[in-house]
Amino acid sequence: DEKEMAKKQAGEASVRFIENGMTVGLGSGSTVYWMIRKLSDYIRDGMDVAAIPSSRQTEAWAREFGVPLTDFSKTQQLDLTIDGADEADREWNLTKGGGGALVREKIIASIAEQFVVIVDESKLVDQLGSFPLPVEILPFGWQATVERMRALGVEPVIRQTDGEIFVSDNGNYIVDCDAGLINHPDALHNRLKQLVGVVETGIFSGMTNKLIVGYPDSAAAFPF
Ligand code: DER
Repeated sequence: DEKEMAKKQAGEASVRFIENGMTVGLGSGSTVYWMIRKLSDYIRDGMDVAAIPSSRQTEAWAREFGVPLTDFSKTQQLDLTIDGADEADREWNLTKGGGGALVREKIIASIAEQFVVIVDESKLVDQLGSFPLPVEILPFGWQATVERMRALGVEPVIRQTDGEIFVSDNGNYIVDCDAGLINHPDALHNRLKQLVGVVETGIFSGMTNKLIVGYPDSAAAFPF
């Protein structure tokens, strides 16, 4: 379908920013899937890269498609991280975490020289907040943490899969928060992050260096 074609276009276009010898961070999600598949073509043609995955799912794709893996014992900085997003506003602030990997995604984005975000055009919004904001919280006392978040004016809903509470790769829970339209993403992130029990928020504010927007039969990279 057109959305998947657009994700494929964005994912494949992002590989042009990966150069021989780079250490790259691999994000998570279905747009990243297409990037990994395209990257594996370059590797088969001799490109030398090493990657740190941001989730067990991404690690499985990397192994499936032959992308060499490395880890933080070998490197603590990355040339480039490529990842998707659930929303991107006009300043390229992002809502992430739809796939539940936001903590590791933010870690690999934060240690990268360049953070490249790949989205289909449906992710572009004037202001963040249409997509419920994912926030990773500790399981211990999570009900009290939810109350503390409510006091800030957001409405958290514990994420469940098949009626069971979802558990992240880090062994934590995720709440999806209705925060209304988020006019100042950085301010909301800071307020939430200070609460005891909150591990990390899905607000990626001021981190994006390049945005690649996919359309069904093309992709555009900004800044040019
Ligand atoms: O969970 C995440 O942050 C993912 O990157 C997500 O936001 C993008 O998922 P998609 O590429 O499957 O739309």
